[in-house]
Amino acid sequence: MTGSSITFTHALCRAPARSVARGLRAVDHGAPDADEFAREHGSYVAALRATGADVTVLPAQEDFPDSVFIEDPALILKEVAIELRPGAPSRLGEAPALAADLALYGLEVRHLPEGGFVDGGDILCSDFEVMVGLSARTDRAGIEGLRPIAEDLGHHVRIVETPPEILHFKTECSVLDPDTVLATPRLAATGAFNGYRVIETAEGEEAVANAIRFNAPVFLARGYPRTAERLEAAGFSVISLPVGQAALLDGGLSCMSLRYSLPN
Ligand code: CIR
Repeated sequence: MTGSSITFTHALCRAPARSVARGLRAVDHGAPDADEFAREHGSYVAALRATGADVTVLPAQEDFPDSVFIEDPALILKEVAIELRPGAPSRLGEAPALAADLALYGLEVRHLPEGGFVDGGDILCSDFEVMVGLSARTDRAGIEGLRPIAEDLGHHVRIVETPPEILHFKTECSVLDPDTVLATPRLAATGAFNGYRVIETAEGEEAVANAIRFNAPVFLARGYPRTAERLEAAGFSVISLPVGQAALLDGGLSCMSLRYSLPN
């Protein structure tokens, strides 16, 4: 099945900095190990490349411990990159630095107007709409700043709620195909996915919801076998990847790439 929300010619990643050990986390389960993070990141990049996509890894930014989570400071719709404004003060500077790189990679760059905040982790793009979750990082002013830019590019924007205990809307959901999302039961219960087919994560496996469908495979965090079985039973091809270091910083699979398509 093809669809603009699941098929991609390109991805941009950013190498984890040594400073990743100081990245933000809601609960401290220990600092990530920079070498192990780099190994896991290497497997992630290799897995994206194995789908046939052109994957660029930008250099690490030591000044920004969370900059490996490249999804948060920008959104790419069609061939246009939108510089967002991350809601965490320590991450604000990631956006202009990334915008400069995005221009170098052939993308037109537009900018979120002043006055609001949006993290890319709160944005779920299906083939039909752009869902943006209100969260501790993304506010209404930010979404209203994003709306005209997305609409100008032909995308309908829908505001959804992120339950307060969840960092980002997409922490607990992913698009699996143009009609189907993977979501935790608590996020599905908000009604955000009414009209979509929802596959729920297995009990105790909520942390696997931040997955990515990237071309043929669905990439899942390793260690969540019952949800993987559910997806396989529904006909998806599942590849599990180690992301334990990113998880120590509340990050997951979607956070570590910006996925997009360019015409050939
Ligand atoms: C943060 O708190 O911003 C990072 N430690 C984790 C960001 C995860 N990004 C994402 O879910 N898109």
